[in-house]
Amino acid sequence: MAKLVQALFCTLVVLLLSSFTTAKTVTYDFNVSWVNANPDGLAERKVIGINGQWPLPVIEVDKGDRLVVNMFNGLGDKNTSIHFHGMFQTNTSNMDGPSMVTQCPIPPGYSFTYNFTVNQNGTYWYHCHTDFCYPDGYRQALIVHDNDAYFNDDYDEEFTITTSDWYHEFVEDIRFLSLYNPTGAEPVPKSFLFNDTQNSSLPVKPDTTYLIRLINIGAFVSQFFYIEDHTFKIVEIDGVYTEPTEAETLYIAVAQRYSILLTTKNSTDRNYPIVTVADSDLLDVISPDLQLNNTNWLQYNAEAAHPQAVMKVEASADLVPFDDITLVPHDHMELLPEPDFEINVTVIMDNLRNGFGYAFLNDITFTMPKVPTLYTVMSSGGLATNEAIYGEYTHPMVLKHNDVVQLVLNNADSGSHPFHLHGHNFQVIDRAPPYGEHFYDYLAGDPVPFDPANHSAFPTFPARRDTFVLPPQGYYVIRFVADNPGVWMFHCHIDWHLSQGLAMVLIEAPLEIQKTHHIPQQHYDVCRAAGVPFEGNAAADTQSLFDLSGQNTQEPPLPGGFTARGIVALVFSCISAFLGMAFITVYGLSEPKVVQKDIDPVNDDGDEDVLHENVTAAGGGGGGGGGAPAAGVEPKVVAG
Ligand SMILES: *[C@@H]1O[C@H](CO)[C@@H](O)[C@H](O)[C@H]1NC(C)=O
Ligand SMILES: *[C@@H]1O[C@H](CO)[C@@H](O)[C@H](O)[C@H]1NC(C)=O
Ligand SMILES: *[C@@H]1O[C@H](CO)[C@@H](O)[C@H](O)[C@H]1NC(C)=O
Ligand SMILES: *[C@@H]1O[C@H](CO)[C@@H](O)[C@H](O)[C@H]1NC(C)=O
Ligand SMILES: *[C@@H]1O[C@H](CO)[C@@H](O)[C@H](O)[C@H]1NC(C)=O
Ligand SMILES: *[C@@H]1O[C@H](CO)[C@@H](O)[C@H](O)[C@H]1NC(C)=O
Ligand SMILES: *[C@@H]1O[C@H](CO)[C@@H](O)[C@H](O)[C@H]1NC(C)=O
Ligand SMILES: *[C@@H]1O[C@H](CO)[C@@H](O)[C@H](O)[C@H]1NC(C)=O
Ligand SMILES: *[C@@H]1O[C@H](CO)[C@@H](O)[C@H](O)[C@H]1NC(C)=O
Ligand SMILES: *[C@@H]1O[C@H](CO)[C@@H](O)[C@H](O)[C@H]1NC(C)=O
Ligand SMILES: *[C@@H]1O[C@H](CO)[C@@H](O)[C@H](O)[C@H]1NC(C)=O
Ligand SMILES: [Cu+2]
Repeated sequence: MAKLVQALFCTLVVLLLSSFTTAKTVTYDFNVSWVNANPDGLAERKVIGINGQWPLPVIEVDKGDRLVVNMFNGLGDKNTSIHFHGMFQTNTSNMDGPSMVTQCPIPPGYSFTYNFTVNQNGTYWYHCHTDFCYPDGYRQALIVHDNDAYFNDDYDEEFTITTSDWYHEFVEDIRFLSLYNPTGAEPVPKSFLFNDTQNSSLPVKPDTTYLIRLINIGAFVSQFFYIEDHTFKIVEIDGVYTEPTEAETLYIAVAQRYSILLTTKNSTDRNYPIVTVADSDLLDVISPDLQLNNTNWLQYNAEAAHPQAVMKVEASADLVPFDDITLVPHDHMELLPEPDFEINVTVIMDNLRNGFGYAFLNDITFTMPKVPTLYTVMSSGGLATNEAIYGEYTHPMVLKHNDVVQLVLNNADSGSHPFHLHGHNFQVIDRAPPYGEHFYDYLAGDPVPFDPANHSAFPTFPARRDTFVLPPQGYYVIRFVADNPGVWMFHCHIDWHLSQGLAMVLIEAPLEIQKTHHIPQQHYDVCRAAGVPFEGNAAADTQSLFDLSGQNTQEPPLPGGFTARGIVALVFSCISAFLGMAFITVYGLSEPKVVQKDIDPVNDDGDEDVLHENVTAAGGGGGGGGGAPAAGVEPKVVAG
């Protein structure tokens, strides 16, 4: 009898223990629909909400959990999808989210279940990855808690804070890819948000250490970040724990994350500005009422003053941020060996025959295939290892399982580009120019490509992350192991540049993908609903996979001798030749303005875009004012 009691007791203890240690399933039901919000206090607009709320719910899981997101597209007028940024999606690249790469766009009225395990830790985010829709508000933090993080005993409380650029127009009302913007000048945001609001206070206790997770969920603009009279320690970048490293000022490009440990002061007599400064170097035209630097507060004392930041520099270009390439991963993963496979690509901005400004990696501007690339893998048998079937304009690269891959990214453009690799983080082994005062010198001369015969010594323990900034006219070199079979995009995370085609697709170990991936029937049903074929090559040919006739192609090149300036002239002459004065009167102030460097595509003169139909919101409804945390979206948690 005693034995039995003992056995029962032991079973109970084991059950109890396992309920603390085994992974659970965390389920979110997301009904995506339009809601109204006014996060900068300047303009109420329709934004993409979830379950009637905006800001969107933060997804939180523990390391090892299964995450299930049942997404219903209640937008009425827009296709959509979700990308879980930074998630490795091992054996589940079909849950990665980019439309026409790993899934079909989800049409209004349809559901899609994302279902994958999270075997990683740290700070991530989720965002729409269909038709460039995340600037309309469809983006939020995704936090993976880790009981084993090496810094767990070093802090008392944690916060998550997002920063973001903010537009008042719908994405499709911003005429970006158009004849009216031949130089590809990016739309200038109307404001910048701090955790989807502004002028906010973070109440803190004295002599307390906080883990602060910072995420730039913006679509375009990098942000400098510092807290007046405080330093902090960086402990994580993009889900990779780093050796604790002291820093004062961060440069957070869109899609990048930092976790920092901040110890508060002992005295509570004043409050300190938390300063975010938008990198104005990225902006072509800065209207005088655009607030580039925002003050929020580390609030020690609600009664004390909340002073505006005293800017320590004249211009954002004078801020020298912490250089992330110097961070050492806490796991001390060594420099990967010489590569088995090399990819060399160069970023180029140029115009094609329709006059639009496109972005290229070498000579290819990413153009959607007719069949999502993953589904081509799944339906092509042994031919899946042949690059040709994926089409010319998706810029496909087939990687062999477990190869060490080196990717050299040169920049022939004068803009900086935060490039993101899906499905991996990567070692950053070289980058030029260095941060600091010489950063912008490179703009004065010609672009400097990576020279394998003359480079700085590679670090012993290179920094790893999933999004890294390619500096103007410089380069970076990364390495990773192709140990995660799947179809992964490599692209600039400035959403405007992605829409210009600044992307390529890596098809990693295609025969392994066929063995490890199971595509749920629902995913194919979504294709049927969207009218998108899900078998065959990039041209949807299921019979002869090497026959690409009918594939989507990029525009043909401009006739020789044309330049962006030429296009501006052409636009003017076309307007006057074919359309006459009446047309110009209708377009009024929205006709192209020739400025020294570029063209202002979204001038502030308030006129409407007459060219496009005003594809604004249907349905939706109220709720979700700026800053109000989303309620009613508690996840369901099931053990097992
Ligand atoms: C989603 O929300 C919309 C608008 O709020 C509502 O009409 C619809 O019934 C909801 N659908 C589901 C599946 O919850
Ligand atoms: C924050 O304050 C600035 C003025 O300092 C104001 O322009 C802006 O609208 C405020 N933002 C919000 C969300 O209230
Ligand atoms: C959704 O995607 C399909 C396939 O690309 C397209 O035909 C359809 O027009 C899109 N729907 C909307 C509302 O954009
Ligand atoms: C992925 O699939 C392979 C092969 O079936 C298996 O060995 C591996 O454990 C799987 N990995 C994960 C994280 O599910
Ligand atoms: C999620 O995937 C797991 C493993 O394939 C499966 O057992 C489970 O039923 C799925 N859950 C949902 C909600 O689809
Ligand atoms: C997750 O955390 C554990 C313990 O802190 C660490 O050993 C592991 O490398 C981390 N995993 C990843 C993918 O970073
Ligand atoms: C705050 O006070 C504690 C104990 O009095 C001391 O150990 C600590 O160093 C002080 N911190 C600062 C930042 O002065
Ligand atoms: C922003 O910076 C400018 C100059 O750099 C300064 O004049 C202005 O007061 C600052 N505004 C805030 C809110 O910090
Ligand atoms: C990449 O460029 C280097 C020189 O910069 C060259 O040695 C190498 O062969 C190139 N690799 C490929 C695949 O083009
Ligand atoms: C090697 O690179 C350095 C720094 O980028 C440059 O100054 C030098 O001229 C290069 N040397 C050769 C031989 O190309
Ligand atoms: C930031 O916003 C999210 C979502 O509304 C919220 O959960 C979080 O607590 C906010 N962070 C702070 C520091 O208030
Ligand atoms: Cu991404």
